[in-house]
Amino acid sequence: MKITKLSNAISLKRQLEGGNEQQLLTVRQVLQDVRNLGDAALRKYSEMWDGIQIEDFRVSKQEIEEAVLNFDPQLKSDLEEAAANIRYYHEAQKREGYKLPLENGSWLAQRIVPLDAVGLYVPGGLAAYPSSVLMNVIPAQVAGVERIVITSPAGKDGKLPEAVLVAASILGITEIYKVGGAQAIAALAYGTESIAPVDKITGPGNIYVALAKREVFGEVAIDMIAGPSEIAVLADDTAFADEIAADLLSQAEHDALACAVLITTSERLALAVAEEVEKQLRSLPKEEIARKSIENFGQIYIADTMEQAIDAVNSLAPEHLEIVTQHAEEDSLKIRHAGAIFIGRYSSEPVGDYFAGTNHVLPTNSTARFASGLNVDDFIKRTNVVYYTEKTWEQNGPKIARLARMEGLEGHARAVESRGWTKGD
Ligand code: HSO
Ligand code: ZN
Repeated sequence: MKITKLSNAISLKRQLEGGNEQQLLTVRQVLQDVRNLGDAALRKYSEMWDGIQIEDFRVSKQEIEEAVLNFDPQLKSDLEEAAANIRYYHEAQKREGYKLPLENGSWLAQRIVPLDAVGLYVPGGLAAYPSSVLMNVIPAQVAGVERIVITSPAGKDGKLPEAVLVAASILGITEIYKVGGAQAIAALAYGTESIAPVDKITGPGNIYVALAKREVFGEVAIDMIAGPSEIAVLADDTAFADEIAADLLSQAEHDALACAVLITTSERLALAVAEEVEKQLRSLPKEEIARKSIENFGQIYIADTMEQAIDAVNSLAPEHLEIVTQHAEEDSLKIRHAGAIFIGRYSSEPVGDYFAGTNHVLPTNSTARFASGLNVDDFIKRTNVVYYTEKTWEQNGPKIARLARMEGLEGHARAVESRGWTKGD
């Protein structure tokens, strides 16, 4: 891993693939076809791109039950415990709304209303993470979303991964469709004969899925467009090099474009981590991907002081930040920009990926400067409510009419005045 002395501001921003013109045209064609032809277009594209013929897109009850029966009971129980932890953490995010009494019996309120229907896209193949099913579905359930749908491309055997079906089943989700790619996003956005449309689409996907989500945005809501995983570790001389190296590799193994960075005040640790990363890479099953990631974006920075190191972390705004320092909790209070923070040596990042209960869908590519991880608020709307009594209207109507006329909007002024007093004046 490259070791650099920290001097200037540093950045995690990578030039990520935004899709080329050809890919965008393809996606637009797919969206239009699904909009016009419905299920027939879904069948056509499933055959064309996934090489599978699908009669019925809906996963049957029997398929879900079979997956659960075949599944390792220990793993199922681990998933269940993770789900309970995620629910516990997200329950605390629930909002009540509020009602503010005004004078004369009037009031203002904000009502919280869950979305009616959301769709979770689960990528196919190796990236079909059951843990991500839990992370997307549970906040929606806690928010009170009534209809939660999952779509995912079927494998060559015409089936969805067992683990995905089991995760869905643990959460009581039964509306699952075997559709992937841009066509799945189109189906969720516009609806087809067999898939009713949703109001919001969440979940990661390949470049076609990402482009399709961007295209349908406005018609439906979407979550963030998440990029490859990132980890930054802030450590001092109290940290153990083998542990830090393992944590850096945990995210590097996700993607050749993933990013792993260590910022430390200890030169000893910097050298030891570089050595450890190389050593551990050699025995990692995903060595090839992780090595590329480390070569592309891996960095170790040596800072003169903890303050300088913390400033650097804030300018990175990483998706995940581990703090392994003598005063880790205290140091964490100085962090303003990070998707999620992991404090102390026992809070290794995968603890959050799977189990602690915090969400693992987090802002990447420095967007933690302004964005938050997926949470219950992503699945609700806030509705403003006004109730004015005659008395309040009487006291304030003239002010409102004056403000309206100031903007040249006579119709607004008249609407307020039409209630009676000074009519025509
Ligand atoms: N670290 C990934 C999430 C994940 N890790 C899923 C394992 N499975 C994105 O932040
Ligand atoms: Zn991960």
